[in-house]
Amino acid sequence: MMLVAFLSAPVFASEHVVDLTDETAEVKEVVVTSRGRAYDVEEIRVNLGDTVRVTYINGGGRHDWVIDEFEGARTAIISGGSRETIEFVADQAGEFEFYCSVPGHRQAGMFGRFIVVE
Ligand SMILES: [Cu+2]
Repeated sequence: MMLVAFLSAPVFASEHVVDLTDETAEVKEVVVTSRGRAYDVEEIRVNLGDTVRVTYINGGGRHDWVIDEFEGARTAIISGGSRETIEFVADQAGEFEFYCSVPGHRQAGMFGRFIVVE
């Protein structure tokens, strides 16, 4: 019973916020790693209009990294030990969710916030 409760609760490797809103680089870069069914980044913050480059490093299992609301904000489902880099434009402001689209993983806690500041 306790084991089931533990496994089904969202578990983040850290309460890690990546705030890129003060960065002046032309492309805002962030690396997200997963361990089990959790990303090590809980929140990413960028500015409206930013080009965002995400490198997703899969620490094990089959996972992806997806935001539904932005074109191109989706990796393939990759296997453990591999990585993929994607790039997209944060062309709408607000709070969104990045998540793993493998069935059951988002519900198991494999998600985080993606915040676009106007
Ligand atoms: Cu997953």
